[in-house]
Amino acid sequence: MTELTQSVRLETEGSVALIIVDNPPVNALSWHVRAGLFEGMSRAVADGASAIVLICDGRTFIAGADITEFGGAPKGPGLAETQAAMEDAPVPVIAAIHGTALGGGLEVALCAHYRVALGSAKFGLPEVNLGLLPGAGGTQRLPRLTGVPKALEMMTSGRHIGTAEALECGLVDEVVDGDLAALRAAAVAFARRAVDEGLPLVRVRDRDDKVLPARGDTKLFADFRASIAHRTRGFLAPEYNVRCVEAAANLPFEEGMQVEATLFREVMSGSQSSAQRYAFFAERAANKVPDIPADTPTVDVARVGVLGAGTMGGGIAMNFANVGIAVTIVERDQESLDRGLGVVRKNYERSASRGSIPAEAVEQRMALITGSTDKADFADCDLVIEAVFENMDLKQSIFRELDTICKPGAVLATNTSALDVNAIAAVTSRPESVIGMHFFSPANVMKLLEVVRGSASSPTTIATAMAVAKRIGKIAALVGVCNGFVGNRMLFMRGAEAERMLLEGATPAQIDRVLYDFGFPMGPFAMSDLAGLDIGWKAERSTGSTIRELMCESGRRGQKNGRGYYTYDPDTRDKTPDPEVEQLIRDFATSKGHEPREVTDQEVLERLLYPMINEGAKILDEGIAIRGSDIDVIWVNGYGWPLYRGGPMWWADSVGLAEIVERIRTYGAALGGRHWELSPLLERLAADGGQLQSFSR
Ligand code: 3H9
Repeated sequence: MTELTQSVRLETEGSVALIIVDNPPVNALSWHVRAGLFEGMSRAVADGASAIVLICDGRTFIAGADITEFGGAPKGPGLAETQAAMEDAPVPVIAAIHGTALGGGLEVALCAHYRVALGSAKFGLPEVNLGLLPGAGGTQRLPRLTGVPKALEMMTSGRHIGTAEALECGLVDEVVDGDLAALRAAAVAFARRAVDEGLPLVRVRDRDDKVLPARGDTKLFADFRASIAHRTRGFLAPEYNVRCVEAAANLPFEEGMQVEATLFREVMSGSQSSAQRYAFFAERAANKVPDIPADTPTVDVARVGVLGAGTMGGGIAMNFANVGIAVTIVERDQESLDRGLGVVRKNYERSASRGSIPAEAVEQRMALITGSTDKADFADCDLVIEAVFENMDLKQSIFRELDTICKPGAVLATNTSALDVNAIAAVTSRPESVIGMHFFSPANVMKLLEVVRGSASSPTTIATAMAVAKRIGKIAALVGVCNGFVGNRMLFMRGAEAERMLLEGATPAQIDRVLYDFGFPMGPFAMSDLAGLDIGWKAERSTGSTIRELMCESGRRGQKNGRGYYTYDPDTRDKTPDPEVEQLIRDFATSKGHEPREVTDQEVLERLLYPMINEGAKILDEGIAIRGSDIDVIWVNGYGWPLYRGGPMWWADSVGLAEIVERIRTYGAALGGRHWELSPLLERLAADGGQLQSFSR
């Protein structure tokens, strides 16, 4: 055995050389890995190896370039020399893959003559998720192996494919059952066979049989672009990936590589990729809580209770059933329970009919969900999540009851989106076991979970909520108690200013368009229409004192009755601005003494987003969010903030805090209102050249 660098060593089995990478946690291609791979190839060939196997220690094959090196000064050798050494080696080179072969890792494997993988392995080019494209020849080699349609789909979605799919599309040559030792043995056996049988040394770059069908086929690319247009709106990287695949189809390999290199440089130096790379690490940082060490004991969650089988409760229950955790769901009467469970079943059936889950999963998952009308059935649950409507008295009375029913040590969670978790915890005899778990609607789809730490929540309760979130595939951020927590508290500020601008002369359509063009999936008024204008509205208490009340009074309920801030086509649900609504707003504004004026798009944008930034800074100052990047994680994953703009804190830093402070002062002086009161932290950071994204108390 020879140590080549700190992370790469060379071993031999008879005449077969093994280059082994060991660079925890994910064997990323750090400079010393690149150096070791190159050295390993040179030595193995010089030593007269009959074949070479590239394999990794630890939990995975190479999971990509080392993202922490991006943006820094170049260090060590590039990857191209190693890739050339692999392709041009005079003896068979076999990549042995387990875990995930991603990005640069897969691009290295594509330079081997053959690929052998464990059945559990996954393959992908996820660079697009980092605002990038596979810049180490992946854009030119993958289509040559899998064909153009598959490569387009993989590269623009970043999806990881399993071995069955990889075998079918030609990405791997042999699949092995068992563990890493079995993979090693099989790869060495494959290498020996390749030598004995004189298998050809296949250089993927030389193949064009799989790309020929797409050569000159402009329609194929036009149709593909149209098919992803909606999903990728605003993002640069998907289009750049498509251009590279187009080059792979139409140009010789070397020319395609030139296209890849030019476009890679462009995306790598652009702001979108830097926002998306930031978001990657922000998500992982959010899962770490400074005063809760990673080894904090957690409650073993085998059965979860959900109170309420409405849209929220049903969606929450699905998250657990999806990962094999048993759920007891309780409703107050059989009819509501049946209705709720019916919706859950329909959701699963729809997923199965779309092919996103296997047909048999519908019954398997439904079998994990037990319905009941008796809260006493929560007695054996390890975690109970209350998902009834937002009313403090109701929630307190429920928690009093849960306190008497649930077993000692069970975690009691409330799904409140704004109420005081401490006041809810205080009615129990075990406030240390109470926590907020704020899911976002639809709860089975939305990635975000705000975990709300009460002042008495114990480390175990917090660690359990964070661990459970990870288990069900959520991105969790831990926040403190205040009205609306992080997400909704900032949203309230945006909403207040949006309403105000209506009075001054902006229209719902203008305000929504500005946010849509910024990259949000929809603006505040389209969102209100979707949620229903009458949430929390009661006819008998309505006094016509806000635009929303007036809308409800005139029978406008939003999308559900086809009339809200917009009118909706009953078949297509397409929305059209409604002159009647604009008149209603103007009349109301006049009655309040407002002269309509032109509000520019720039003003709309600043007045919607700057109060949010200001509030975000106050939230940080109060310690409600742990770090600036947690706020960004919340907004990107729960509120539709465009990923390629990092999040409100990242974006504010990119605009410049001094500029934002100046604008807040100007608007504050002209308009007044609590949300324009400048955050002292924001003021200080602006003066000191500090950043919101990296701020932490
Ligand atoms: C690329 O390859 C460009 C090339 O085309 C061109 C080159 C010229 N680098 O996610 P986890 C860290 S772009 C550095 O919690 P999991 C991560 O921060 C890259 N660090 O684990 C975390 O650190 P910590 C293309 C990385 O088991 C720890 O590893 N590749 C990298 O849930 C564990 O991560 C990708 O985009 C990295 N590449 O999931 C793959 N990856 O513990 C990105 C991870 O200190 N990675 N870390 O917080 C992933 O998708 C997941 O990490 C993976 C494991 C599926 C591998």
